[in-house]
Amino acid sequence: MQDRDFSKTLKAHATAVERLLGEMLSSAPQKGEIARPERLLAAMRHGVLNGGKRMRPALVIESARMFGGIESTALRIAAALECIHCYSLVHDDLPAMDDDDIRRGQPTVHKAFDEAAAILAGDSLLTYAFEIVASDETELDAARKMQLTLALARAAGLGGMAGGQALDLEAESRTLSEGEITVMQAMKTGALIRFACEAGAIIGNAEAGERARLVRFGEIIGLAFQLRDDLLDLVADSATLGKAAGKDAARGKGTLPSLHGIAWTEEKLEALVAEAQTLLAPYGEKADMLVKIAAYIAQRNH
Ligand code: GRG
Repeated sequence: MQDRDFSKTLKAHATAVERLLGEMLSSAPQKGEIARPERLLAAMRHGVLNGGKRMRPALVIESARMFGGIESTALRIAAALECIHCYSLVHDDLPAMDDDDIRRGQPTVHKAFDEAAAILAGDSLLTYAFEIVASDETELDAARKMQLTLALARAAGLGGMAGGQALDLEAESRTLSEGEITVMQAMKTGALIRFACEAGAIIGNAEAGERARLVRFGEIIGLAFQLRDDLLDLVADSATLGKAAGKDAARGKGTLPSLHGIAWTEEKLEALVAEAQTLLAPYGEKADMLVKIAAYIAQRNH
């Protein structure tokens, strides 16, 4: 597959998921809803339809495609996952958490609206994700909808992303060990990425062994995603040495790249991509896009 085809395919997935999210978050109340408060809806749209790489949706769509899952269903689950990802960013930006004014090059939701609107927009996006999974419009049998619901709840909650965020906040008052950093990151960043890959296997009705393989693939690229993120921060911080350092560095938070250095991280990233590739080798050409996404995640510059 040519790089141009890869970029075109990623772009097509991003466009498709954005179009669907735009429709879902339109002003007309949907089945079972009493009304859609205009300002809250605008805050939700601001948090979701404001750019973003849409990596998680691409992983859902491509992993479902590999198992022959229904494309429109994969797209809806991709949209649900993106709602949860965006909710986490909206809440992460709040003054009580990371206190950021800019996200994806635009004012954060609490800056463009207010804190209450940002909290409610996050709450509504999280809830809406589960509504999408359960909806009649999502073409999937009840047993698999239940499996998706369970896996998504676990990925987003106490033992997943929200729990990882809590551990990360703890790191402001004490230094985490390397093991604790690894666990925190597997939860905070890794859990949703792992779900993205597992979701495709569920949608495509893959057998247990194949589903476990996709879970492992998701874990590997989740770790790669975080390592790359921390490496980009580390390099940016070194470039601004003597000026304002990055937020994490300022708070004294450890990351694996800051503990082990740039060369170690680059080697680790290469090893993770190779492992991801080996895992999906049995699927041959059908896994091309997923393997390319793994490499892209490990090499991205933003
Ligand atoms: C508030 C429950 C709760 C959780 C917040 C995801 C998160 C947990 C915090 C975001 C902080 C952060 C920068 C984490 C590092 C990795 C990460 C999730 C980056 C953002 O994801 P991208 O790069 O973002 O996919 P885009 O904008 O492309 O969607």
